[in-house]
Amino acid sequence: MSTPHIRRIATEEAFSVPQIAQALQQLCSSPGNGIDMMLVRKIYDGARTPGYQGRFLAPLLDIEHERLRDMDANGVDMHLLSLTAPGVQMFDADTATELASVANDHLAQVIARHPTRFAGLGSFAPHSPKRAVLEMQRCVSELGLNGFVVNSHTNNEYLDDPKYWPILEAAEALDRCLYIHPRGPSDGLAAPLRDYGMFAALWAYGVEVATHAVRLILSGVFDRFPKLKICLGHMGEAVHFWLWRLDFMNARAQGTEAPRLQLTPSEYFRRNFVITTSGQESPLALDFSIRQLGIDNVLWAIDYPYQPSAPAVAFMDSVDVTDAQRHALYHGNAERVFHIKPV
Ligand code: 1WB
Ligand code: MN
Repeated sequence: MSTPHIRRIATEEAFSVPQIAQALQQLCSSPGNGIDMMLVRKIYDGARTPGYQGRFLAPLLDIEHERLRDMDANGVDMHLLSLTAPGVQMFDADTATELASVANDHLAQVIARHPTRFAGLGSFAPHSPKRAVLEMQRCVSELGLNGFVVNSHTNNEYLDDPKYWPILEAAEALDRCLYIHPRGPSDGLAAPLRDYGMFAALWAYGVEVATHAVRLILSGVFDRFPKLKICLGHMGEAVHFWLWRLDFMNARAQGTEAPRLQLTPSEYFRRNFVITTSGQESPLALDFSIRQLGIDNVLWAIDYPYQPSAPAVAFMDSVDVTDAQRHALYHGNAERVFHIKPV
């Protein structure tokens, strides 16, 4: 007896557009040597890293051909697309603002052609918060996008900085989740994260985004924006492993370094965050996540094209959860959090 198909919505699936790939290619011919530049050179500058260019660049730029075949071959119904790291955040504010809207238009057109196969997260240029808010509004009211993506820090600044509050306020007001995806760590964090291949997905990415999330929690922005929803990939970047200690140490630091908060760090994490399983296919980590956060707060993702689809599907097909839990992980939570129409 064959089991009925469960809708599979993958929630951290990367794409790019030719204009941004070109701009990154140009950027990485300049001499900078930051962590993002190391990675951008590998992906976008084939001349410097022979053989590397096609590996990710082609599948990032292709949305409607090989990607759809890969989805079909693996029984993946939908990709929730997001502009790949570092998004527009390495460009100057004017260029970034322009390129974000190019990416969003492209995304909306792809979704219009394949409304059952693709949904998408809108991009914006954080370094120009006023224009970012206008673009966020356009993403929802004109383009019908499903949420937003930001690639962690911008010019070494994090979203708890009051200058970025209009962005958090807009995400809350528009009722759209903000996915904090990694990029190379900010300058102050970066030095010990450059060696041994640690510089990106192996370790540095998680340090960067976990730090961002803890800054948001401890700064008190969720008292100001109580309905703001943040999504973290890579099994929550391990932040929820730390909840007990965050609560304990935050209580101890009250009245000294730590701002007074209405809730405990763990209460904010459970109220204001969801996590996805992108590129982290450990049954034990998933089981812990469900128990620690509740089944409603965990979503499935592949991290295409950086991770292969088949093992991500095999992982979620085989983990020891109830039918109802598998439905929640595979599509129910994504439909709720990202406003995707149930079928
Ligand atoms: C990798 C993963 C590289 C991601 C990336 O470059 C991004 C990698 C922008 O696996 O090497 C990602 O999005 O997880
Ligand atoms: Mn990713």
